[in-house]
Amino acid sequence: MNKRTLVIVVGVVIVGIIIAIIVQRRHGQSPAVLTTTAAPTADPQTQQANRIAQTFQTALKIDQDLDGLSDEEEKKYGTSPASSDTDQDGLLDKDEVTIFKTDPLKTDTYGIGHLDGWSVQRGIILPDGKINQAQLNKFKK
Ligand SMILES: [Ca+2]
Ligand SMILES: [Ca+2]
Repeated sequence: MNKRTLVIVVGVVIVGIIIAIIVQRRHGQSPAVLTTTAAPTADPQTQQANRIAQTFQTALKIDQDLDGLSDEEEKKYGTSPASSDTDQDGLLDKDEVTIFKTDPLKTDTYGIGHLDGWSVQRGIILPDGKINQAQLNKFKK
């Protein structure tokens, strides 16, 4: 199971739990409770719906682009929370910062002359930002 699938599954589970809580509360409340707790500006169901909408908005903002970096982490790295590959070099933002130690804002971190994604695919850039010099020499022009 890849990370995107896992994020989607977790999201579906969270939505299911929220729906179960809503259904349980609606069936558990008596009409007297509904009338005595009503706020002057909005009825309890509207307030509940607003709270649920806020919860969904918060949940959706955790990792908008599903690249594995939370929106807060994206702020820290200066990457776009709306783009999984901010610099469009073929590597996901998270893979750049956690695996290959490449700059998620530079398309050619080590000045190889190719996109970082191209270099990773050919085994030139290795995990932890190591360079395979033999591979690099193979592809030199
Ligand atoms: Ca993200
Ligand atoms: Ca990238």
